[in-house]
Amino acid sequence: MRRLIVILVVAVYGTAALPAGAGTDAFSFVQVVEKEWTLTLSRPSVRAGSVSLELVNFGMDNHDLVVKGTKAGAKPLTFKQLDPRGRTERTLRLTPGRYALWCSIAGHKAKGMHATLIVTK
Ligand SMILES: [Cu+2]
Repeated sequence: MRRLIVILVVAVYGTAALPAGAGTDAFSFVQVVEKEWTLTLSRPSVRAGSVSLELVNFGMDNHDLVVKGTKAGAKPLTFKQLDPRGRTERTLRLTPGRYALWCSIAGHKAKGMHATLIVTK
């Protein structure tokens, strides 16, 4: 009986310890680092809703970024080209699904500048 009470207490505190605002509209952040020839995400997935995306160019060439859902008919979001050491940040409203990210400057995607971001419910 004592063991059961301990388990119950842990279960209750475990639930209470969930962060506030853990709903579907919670704010999320992802940093995208670009350089020759990689595109690295600070986390592989974010929650749906308002997603703050910071793009940083740690390379020696200019780079841009396209974000596009993999569902049919998804519209691409394009970040303008950044100079070396440039950075920009935008808040996107993302629905659940898979998103392809890549640099659209000729040849850069083929050299490895692409990644996938998962947006969860
Ligand atoms: Cu590029």
